[in-house]
Amino acid sequence: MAKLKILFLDDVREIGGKNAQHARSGSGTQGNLGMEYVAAVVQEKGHSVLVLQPPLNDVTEEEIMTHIGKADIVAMSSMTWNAPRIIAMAQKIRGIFPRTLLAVGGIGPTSMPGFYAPHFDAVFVGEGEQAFLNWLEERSRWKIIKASRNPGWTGDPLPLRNLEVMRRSRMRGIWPIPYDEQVVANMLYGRGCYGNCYFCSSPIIWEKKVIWRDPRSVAEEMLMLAEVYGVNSVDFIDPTFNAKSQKVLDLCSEFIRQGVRRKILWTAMISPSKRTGAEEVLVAMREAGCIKVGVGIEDPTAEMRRKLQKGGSNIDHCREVLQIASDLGILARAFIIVGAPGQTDKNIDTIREMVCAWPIDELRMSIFCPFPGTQAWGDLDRQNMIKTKDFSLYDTNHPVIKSHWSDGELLSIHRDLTKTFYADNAGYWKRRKQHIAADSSYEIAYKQFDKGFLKPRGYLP
Ligand code: B12
Ligand code: SF4
Repeated sequence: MAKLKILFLDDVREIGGKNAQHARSGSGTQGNLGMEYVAAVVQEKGHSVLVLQPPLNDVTEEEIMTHIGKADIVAMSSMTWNAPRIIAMAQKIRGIFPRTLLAVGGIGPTSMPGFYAPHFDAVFVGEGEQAFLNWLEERSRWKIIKASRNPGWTGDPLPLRNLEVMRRSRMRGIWPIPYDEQVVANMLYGRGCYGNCYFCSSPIIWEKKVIWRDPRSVAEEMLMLAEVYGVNSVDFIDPTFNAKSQKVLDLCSEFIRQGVRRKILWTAMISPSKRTGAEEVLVAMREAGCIKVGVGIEDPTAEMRRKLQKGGSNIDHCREVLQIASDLGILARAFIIVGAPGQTDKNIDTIREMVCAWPIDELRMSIFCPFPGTQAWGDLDRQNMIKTKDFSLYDTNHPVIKSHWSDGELLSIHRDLTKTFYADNAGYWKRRKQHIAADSSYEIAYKQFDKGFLKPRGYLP
């Protein structure tokens, strides 16, 4: 096959360094690992590949257009919330360079391929690596390509990393390495999730089967990242890192054996379930360099947990697991949803009590969003409960469904809960002091969090 010039282009919104501000918003900025994986397999086949992640690469729109002009194919990645902008970008490229082939993949196209199809030559549904390679052979136009799961996924070839992207990436929230010293990579140990939560987009891409990499190769990749790029912070983005406790124990042993823990601090999202051998696993994680876990609590009440299908974790176990983490000095970031169908003022009161009483160090409060393709989307669309299909609002920061709360009320609930947690919660301040007393590097971490997140939002005087 002729060798092609392929430009991988991620979202273009934050040109001009706005990402630095985004980093301090508590949400973090990181490279697009999915696109970096697809780009790696394409490069391995000998094609000429350039990956532009404009918010991080600081390129101007003019420079992007020059790169587009040189490419045979422009391959983009999209979530739901940036679908309108990615489509506008495709239309613009089509207008200027009508012969350039346009491809798109990611969770946005996977969940609503028909929405993208009129604007792209190929729309990829699901895992992109093999499907994209197959398409390169024929390069047909106007096609929706449904990839099958990649049961042989090993993590190789490694994603196409970029030093500048990793230097400009920032960890979410409190992190004991100062912003300007962070070199951040996101990593995957496994693909897939056993869960099937009502609101979540992950099962659409990964289905329920989980595939893990060899722990040795994950540790080797971590060491390479530290040695070649100076990476000191890693975000494991596996949907549930501890889905199989033995897998975590194996990985942690490798980290210790290969000396990863002395070079890299890392964080992971876990299911706070006792079934997964919480204590033994958390001890191993701590020893292997884990300093923060993310936990999707969403709503602690039994009826809402049933509704949201948070089946994997019992709420009493959640608290115990968080306590074990806290006792080990692992920070806990809790994810909470407000505005879910069926939630009432009483639920909000319960959430308020819970976040203040539990050993939680950081709060990520989302406004319920029925992403296309999820069970929530199907149900609410049928019931005519979706207020807007302006996808630019589908970022979990805007109310998009009909509710007994007005938009203003819901935004106030969101804000007041966050403010109560950080400003009026003695437990938060006590734990903060304990973390700083145990490790002085947290002092700067908390100061940066105050300056970058709490103060600008009025959560602290
Ligand atoms: C890591 C992550 C982040 C990181 C990095 C995001 C990034 N630049 O990729 C950070 C922390 C910055 C982030 C932020 C946000 N995120 Co996020 N994030 C994730 C997470 C946990 C993992 C994504 C990932 O890398 N997966 C691993 C890679 C290998 O898979 P992948 O990206 O899907 O890529 C594969 C395929 O999709 C496909 N593919 C992808 N791109 C392309 C391109 C081409 C050309 C082809 C052929 C194929 C292809 O092939 C890839 C390899 O198989 C997912 C949840 C999840 N478990 O998937 C949420 C998720 C993607 N995030 C989500 C959301 C909502 C957000 C935020 C809006 C939240 C917020 N309010 O701040 C922001 C938006 C930030 C932004 N600038 O876009 C939602 C998106 C839902 C949706 N339907 O759009 C998800 C699914 C979580 C959820 N709630 O369900 N996020
Ligand atoms: S919310 Fe977490 S556990 Fe539930 S389906 Fe999504 S990734 Fe899996």
